[in-house]
Amino acid sequence: MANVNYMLRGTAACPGCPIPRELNNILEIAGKDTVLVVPASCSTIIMGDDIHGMPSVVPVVHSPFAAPSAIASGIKAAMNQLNKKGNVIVWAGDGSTGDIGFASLSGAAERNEDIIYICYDNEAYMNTGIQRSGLTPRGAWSTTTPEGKREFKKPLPFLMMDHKIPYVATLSIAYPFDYEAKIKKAMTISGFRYLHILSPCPPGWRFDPSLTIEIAKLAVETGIWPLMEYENNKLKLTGPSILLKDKSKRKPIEEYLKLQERFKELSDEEKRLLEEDINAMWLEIERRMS
Ligand SMILES: Cc1ncc(C[n+]2csc(CCOP(=O)(O)OP(=O)(O)O)c2C)c(N)n1
Ligand code: SF4
Ligand SMILES: [Mg+2]
Repeated sequence: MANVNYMLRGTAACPGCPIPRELNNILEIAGKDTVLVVPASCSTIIMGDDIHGMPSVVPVVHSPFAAPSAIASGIKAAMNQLNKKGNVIVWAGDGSTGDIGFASLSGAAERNEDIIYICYDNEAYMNTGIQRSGLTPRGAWSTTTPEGKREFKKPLPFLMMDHKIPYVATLSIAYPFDYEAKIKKAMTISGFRYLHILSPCPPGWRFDPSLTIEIAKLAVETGIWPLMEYENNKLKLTGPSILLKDKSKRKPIEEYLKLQERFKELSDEEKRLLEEDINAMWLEIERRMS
């Protein structure tokens, strides 16, 4: 990727946090004619507070938790009215995307608003102290699931495909060529585009900050995070996930779980249920690809 720093140095992100890198790569491709809409989250702090200032070189609108898709739709309508070109990108966490902002997200997708929505999924409400979200995986520890979450991870990418929007993709910062190709593709399409990045969080997932990329890579290699692309009503796997359709080619899930203390207390039964969730997700992918 080009070596332009769209995110300036010295953000308030924790050591090992992938958010500044993920955002920088997106903004490098989107360019300076971009407005970011960021709802309440870790990114609100990273994108600027009284102490650290504003680290991004593009304008950022901080939005209420529930409203980023509605605000982005309004900004795009105003830009059209003023004949201004440029991208409007929502950058939101899993709590905002899958739970509290889902109504406005679904509405904007159904209206096929001409915006790009990117969910960085760190699988909990991290900014307020690691509370479980609808996208926390089964069995994971959080401060509100001290014995492990009992429910499955809400399948957001599939739910967005069911809105029949022009483009849906899943991404991982561990696969930069696949990552960059999907952002570039999203920029060439009009209408509502939904991108979903699995975004490992060292303090929330309880792993050493040096392991962020390793864990992002293992999520793909074990099949818990398939890289996919949905376009023109068709779903396909991308990058290493193409071969991982064959279950025997996936690494054992233990390799992913054992590096994260949030799964330390996982019982055999919870692990079995988690594996069932993963198998069901792959069956759903096959069904949608056929
Ligand atoms: C309506 C409303 N409810 C709760 C909050 C408090 N709050 C601020 S950030 C946050 C967590 C956001 O979680 P997520 O969207 O996953 O982003 P992350 O912090 O993980 O980056 C919460 C609960 C708020 N700002 N507004
Ligand atoms: S809590 Fe997690 S997501 Fe939030 S800034 Fe720290 S590493 Fe990043
Ligand atoms: Mg989160």
